[in-house]
Amino acid sequence: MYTKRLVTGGTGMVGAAITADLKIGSRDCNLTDWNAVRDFFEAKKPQQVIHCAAKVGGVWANMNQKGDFFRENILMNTFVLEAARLAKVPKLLAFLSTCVFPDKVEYPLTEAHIHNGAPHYTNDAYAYAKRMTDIQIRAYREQYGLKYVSVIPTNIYGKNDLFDLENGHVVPSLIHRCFLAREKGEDLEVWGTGKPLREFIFAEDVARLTEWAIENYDEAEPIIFSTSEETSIKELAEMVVELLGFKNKLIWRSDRPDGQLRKPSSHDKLKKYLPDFQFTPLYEGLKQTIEWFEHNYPNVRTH
Ligand code: GFB
Repeated sequence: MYTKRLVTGGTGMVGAAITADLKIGSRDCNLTDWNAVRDFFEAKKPQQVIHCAAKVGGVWANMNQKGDFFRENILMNTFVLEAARLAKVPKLLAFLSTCVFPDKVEYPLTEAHIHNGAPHYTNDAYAYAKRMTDIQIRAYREQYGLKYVSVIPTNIYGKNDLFDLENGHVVPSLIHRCFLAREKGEDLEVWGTGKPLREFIFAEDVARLTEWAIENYDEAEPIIFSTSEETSIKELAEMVVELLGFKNKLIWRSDRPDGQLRKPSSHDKLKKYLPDFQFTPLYEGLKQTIEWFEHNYPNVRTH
């Protein structure tokens, strides 16, 4: 059966890796403008919507632009889901984020934990906006019987990422900064203590899992996309340094935040559905990302 699949955030890292009939970026439709979103959905009438569009950034951007993160995300998510409902879109998948989980909670994090306490203060505005997407999906499922679902990926990295030195996530920022330090023969600045742990997942793995989920997943509760393997920021920095052939020193900047110490998540639910799914190992995914970055530089997104 032919399915008309629309991806919002189609020029972003995950959106670019998903197969679709129609991909839109911020230039095609301003998702914070209700009339534009409603008219766009009315005109295109997609059969499936994968909603990746979001205002995203790393720990520094999340701390310093809380108003923008809250407003833009809550508007986009509310409008996209409502426009999809009015346009009678039968299936929609929305992205939550690993930051939706409470700060003080039992580990590992599971899908049942989301609302059991306040998120970490560094990204609470973004986290609450994303949590409301979970509420909206549950409400629309209950009242309108819609097959709308959400997924929670852990820290995504890969090709087509935002390589912003200040506001990006740790992987793209570090790759870009290490590349520049190597070119200039300088030392490499890395933020925080290096002790925090993160679960990194390759964007192309997230894309494959998303393509599976839009066809097959239909629970009110979200599903976590996670390797369930923790890596410290120090280990990550060492891999980036090795892959870029960087020879100088690492300088740890204590004036920059560590963020949450760790957020280990369970992929038990995912493994029940897809027991044989093979995740790309971090070193391999970083290698591909760095090759892509060096090949495309300076034509990469940096802000
Ligand atoms: O990617 P990141 O900002 O995501 O990683 P979070 C932050 C960790 O990497 C902190 C260290 O421990 C930082 O101290 N780090 C080291 C750096 N060097 C750098 C650098 O150059 N840039 C950055 N950004 N970090 C975000 C949330 O948190 O993760 C969002 O704020 C979202 O809401 C996203 O959920 C997935 O995991 O800390």
